[in-house]
Amino acid sequence: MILKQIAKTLDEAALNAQAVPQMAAQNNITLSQAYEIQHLSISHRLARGEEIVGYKLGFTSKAKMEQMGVHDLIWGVLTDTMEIPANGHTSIHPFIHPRVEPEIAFKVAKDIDKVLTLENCLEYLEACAPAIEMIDSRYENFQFSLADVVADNCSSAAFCVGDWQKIPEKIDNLSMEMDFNGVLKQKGNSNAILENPLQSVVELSRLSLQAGMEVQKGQIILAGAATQAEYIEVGIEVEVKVEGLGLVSFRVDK
Ligand code: OOG
Ligand code: MG
Repeated sequence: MILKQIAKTLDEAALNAQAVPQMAAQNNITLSQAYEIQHLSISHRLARGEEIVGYKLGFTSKAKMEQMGVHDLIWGVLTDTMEIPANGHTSIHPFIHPRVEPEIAFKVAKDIDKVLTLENCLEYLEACAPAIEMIDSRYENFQFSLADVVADNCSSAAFCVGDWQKIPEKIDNLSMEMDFNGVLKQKGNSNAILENPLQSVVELSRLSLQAGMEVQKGQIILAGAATQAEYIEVGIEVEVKVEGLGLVSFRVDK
């Protein structure tokens, strides 16, 4: 019952762009219950007609773990309404205190029906792209425990993916940059993402199968941020460049 209530509170917080207090500690929510809450809150989105288009990994880099004070890999769900078209724009209004971070996206080539390894995961992927993830914690002051952030679908809010590219032979040492209106805000390297962004795909295969879900052909995987996240405001054009993969951008409107 309490799990359902928390899921509803978090879903409404996202719908109304209104922050809520953390709830996990007070209700002794375990990590597996937090994933149940996440699942329940996604079912509200599905009931409104949204569709699952992929998954995101979080806290796959030290920079992010340190910024947020959380030290465990997490995963969340991406739906179709979260997508911002490449080189498009989004209003800031649906969000509470949005932040952006530079990422790499993968496109799944066939259903992931087993736990993958770094060696065989390429068979399951058809392309990669530079990506921007927008995170927007539904908790006050963007602060949370591990269970709270998992329950809140890992702060997932929006994402923007550039042109799909052939996966380069080496994807584990590409420089990554995020600019705001042409000014460098964050610089990192794809090796910050679990030493190899493909490792995020391996981890997702394990976590999703454990949870009894199958990542499907055509879905998107966001491997996790390479750097800390930055707050955005109206008027900012966010651009992420990944060495060899090109760039992707969007503008933040009123
Ligand atoms: C949680 C989401 C973390 C990443 O790429 O590490 C994440 C948060 O920082 O609010 O998306
Ligand atoms: Mg992220």
